[in-house]
Amino acid sequence: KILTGQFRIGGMTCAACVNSVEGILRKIPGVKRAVVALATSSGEVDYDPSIISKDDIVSAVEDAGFEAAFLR
Ligand code: 9UX
Repeated sequence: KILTGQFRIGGMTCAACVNSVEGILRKIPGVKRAVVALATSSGEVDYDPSIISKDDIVSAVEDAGFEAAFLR
Protein backbone atom coordinates (compact mmCIF):
# COMPACT_ATOMS: atom_id res chain seq x y z
CA LYS A 1 0.00 0.00 0.00
CA ILE A 2 1.27 3.45 -0.92
CA LEU A 3 0.60 6.49 1.24
CA THR A 4 0.78 10.16 0.28
CA GLY A 5 2.29 12.66 2.69
CA GLN A 6 2.47 16.42 2.52
CA PHE A 7 5.24 18.30 4.23
CA ARG A 8 6.58 21.77 4.80
CA ILE A 9 10.14 22.33 3.77
CA GLY A 10 12.45 25.09 4.92
CA GLY A 11 15.76 26.33 3.64
CA MET A 12 15.02 26.30 -0.07
CA THR A 13 15.97 29.61 -1.64
CA CYS A 14 16.33 28.88 -5.34
CA ALA A 15 15.10 26.58 -8.07
CA ALA A 16 18.22 24.44 -7.79
CA CYS A 17 17.27 23.69 -4.21
CA VAL A 18 14.00 22.26 -5.47
CA ASN A 19 15.83 19.96 -7.83
CA SER A 20 18.20 18.99 -5.05
CA VAL A 21 15.43 18.12 -2.62
CA GLU A 22 13.44 16.25 -5.25
CA GLY A 23 16.58 14.31 -6.15
CA ILE A 24 17.17 13.39 -2.53
CA LEU A 25 13.59 12.25 -2.06
CA ARG A 26 13.48 10.23 -5.28
CA LYS A 27 16.62 8.32 -4.32
CA ILE A 28 15.15 7.13 -1.02
CA PRO A 29 14.09 3.48 -1.24
CA GLY A 30 10.33 3.32 -0.80
CA VAL A 31 9.62 6.78 -2.18
CA LYS A 32 7.60 6.38 -5.35
CA ARG A 33 6.95 10.01 -6.29
CA ALA A 34 8.19 13.34 -4.99
CA VAL A 35 7.29 16.89 -5.93
CA VAL A 36 8.54 20.02 -4.21
CA ALA A 37 7.33 23.61 -4.66
CA LEU A 38 9.54 26.59 -3.91
CA ALA A 39 6.73 29.17 -3.86
CA THR A 40 4.79 27.39 -1.14
CA SER A 41 7.74 25.81 0.70
CA SER A 42 5.93 22.52 0.52
CA GLY A 43 6.15 19.10 -0.99
CA GLU A 44 4.39 15.80 -1.42
CA VAL A 45 5.62 12.24 -1.55
CA ASP A 46 4.06 8.91 -2.33
CA TYR A 47 5.82 6.27 -0.25
CA ASP A 48 5.58 2.70 0.89
CA PRO A 49 5.35 2.71 4.71
CA SER A 50 6.55 -0.89 4.83
CA ILE A 51 9.90 0.32 3.45
CA ILE A 52 10.34 3.86 4.75
CA SER A 53 8.86 5.99 7.53
CA LYS A 54 8.06 9.68 7.56
CA ASP A 55 10.81 10.15 10.15
CA ASP A 56 13.34 8.56 7.81
CA ILE A 57 12.22 10.80 4.95
CA VAL A 58 12.58 13.87 7.17
CA SER A 59 16.04 12.72 8.27
CA ALA A 60 17.22 12.31 4.69
CA VAL A 61 16.09 15.82 3.79
CA GLU A 62 17.58 17.33 6.94
CA ASP A 63 20.89 15.57 6.35
CA ALA A 64 21.07 17.60 3.15
CA GLY A 65 20.71 20.85 5.08
CA PHE A 66 17.02 21.56 4.71
CA GLU A 67 14.22 21.42 7.24
CA ALA A 68 11.20 19.21 6.74
CA ALA A 69 8.04 18.52 8.71
CA PHE A 70 5.08 16.43 7.66
CA LEU A 71 1.71 18.09 8.11
CA ARG A 72 0.18 15.12 9.88
MO1 9UX B 1 20.27 27.59 -4.64
MO2 9UX B 1 19.78 25.78 -2.69
O1 9UX B 1 21.79 28.64 -5.17
O2 9UX B 1 20.66 24.62 -1.43
S1 9UX B 1 20.78 25.36 -4.63
S2 9UX B 1 20.25 28.05 -2.51
